[in-house]
Amino acid sequence: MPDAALPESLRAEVQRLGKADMMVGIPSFKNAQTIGYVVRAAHAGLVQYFPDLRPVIINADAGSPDGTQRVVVETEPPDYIEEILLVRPQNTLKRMSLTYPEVDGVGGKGAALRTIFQIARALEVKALVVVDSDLRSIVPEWIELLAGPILKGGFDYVAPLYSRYKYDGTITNTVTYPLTRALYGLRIRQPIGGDFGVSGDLIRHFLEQDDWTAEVSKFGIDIWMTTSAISGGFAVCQTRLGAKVHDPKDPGADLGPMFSQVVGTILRLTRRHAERWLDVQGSHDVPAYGFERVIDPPPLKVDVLRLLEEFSKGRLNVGEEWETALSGENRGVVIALADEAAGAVDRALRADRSVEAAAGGFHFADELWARIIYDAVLAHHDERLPLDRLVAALVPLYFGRVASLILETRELTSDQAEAYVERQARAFELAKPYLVSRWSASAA
Ligand SMILES: Nc1nc2c(ncn2[C@@H]2O[C@H](COP(=O)(O)OP(=O)(O)OP(=O)(O)O)[C@@H](O)[C@H]2O)c(=O)[nH]1
Ligand SMILES: [Mg+2]
Repeated sequence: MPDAALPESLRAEVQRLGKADMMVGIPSFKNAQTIGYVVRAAHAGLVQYFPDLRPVIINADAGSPDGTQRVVVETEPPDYIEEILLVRPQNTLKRMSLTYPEVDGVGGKGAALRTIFQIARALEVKALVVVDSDLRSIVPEWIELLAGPILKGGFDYVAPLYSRYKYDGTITNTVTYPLTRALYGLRIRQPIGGDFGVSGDLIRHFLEQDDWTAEVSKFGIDIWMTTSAISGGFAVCQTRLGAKVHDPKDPGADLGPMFSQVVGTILRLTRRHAERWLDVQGSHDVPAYGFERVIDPPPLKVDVLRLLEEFSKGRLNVGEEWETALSGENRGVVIALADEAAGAVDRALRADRSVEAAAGGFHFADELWARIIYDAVLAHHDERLPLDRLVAALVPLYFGRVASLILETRELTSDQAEAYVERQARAFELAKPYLVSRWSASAA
């Protein structure tokens, strides 16, 4: 377990800040283009909604070469915000940008958040709000929406609720939302949203967990926090933030490593917290705070051909792992689907047809996907494969599932696409006995 105390190199600087009631933490890596706006929005939110509290903003950066930290320090000073908002807060805002230390030799978003938690604990804050540094749609009110449930409502963990374009958030939509919901029974729609609120008690709990891995130091951090909050019995709620607009990512090109870190973490935690989920049946809503929103985020382009191609390549690259991890029946269907994907790619390239036309009937069924994820949970439980190989074998399957999601929702409105995600989440709940019976049989 890495030491949870504040690193020596930061102690003096943090001591100079004294104590604070409320903190906004911003992890960053090469976000010079967008972080200035995020800092000003966070600052304005603190001034406008919490003028009586002692506020602080901490940026934990990876040592970005693009001047991210300079932007944070040099963005408009506190009195600029006070002048434009006509508010005179009781306490001056303090702001600090630092390069966070790696945890056991690993850097990443999670390592940045760990430093943010350590500073929040040292400052004895009542509420911590964390926001991503590539956000375009953050407004000052987000600070109130993320901290309000903690300071006014007694909640410990506030997850975001936002509308995202139907092709954005594919790891959330295909795995973390349906799996968290089916396992732990809580309908937390954005369990890895990136923008959230944490109480002082929960920060201490996070730092006391003897459970920090290389994945948690990277993008595994968000699902780790959500799962740790649930399994620790903390009060969880959601907050309505409107639309999430941020730097776009194409799943096939950008999201493979992130998928591995997130899904590796959620699978690992199924063993750690088995007693918290084995008896859970069905699911229920999680309270939501904040006024309704009706904004649609801008569309995002996804390369479906590449997704189908990567899925079909799984037969060769990770066929052996599929053999070990998937049940015979699921494996048969997966291979047939991967053949179909390969055929569609071929037709699209050779006959110069659109991928939509070439892949017309391609359909990766909800129930199949749910059982594949459960097969992975079971394979990890039985230690049939090392976790990294297991997760690597899931990446092409995720690409296949996302290709299907995109092909099937391309004519749908946002609401209809949301219904698709809900239907899939119900499929995970319905298939849960498949998981529990096998898990228990093998535990016995
Ligand atoms: N400190 C630090 N921050 C990072 C690193 N990688 C990413 N981040 C920050 O983590 C946040 C989220 O990263 P993104 O790349 O936007 O992730 P995303 O795909 O938008 O993730 P979702 O919001 O869950 O869809 C941003 O504020 C990044 O600057 C890193 O290596 N170190
Ligand atoms: Mg982002």
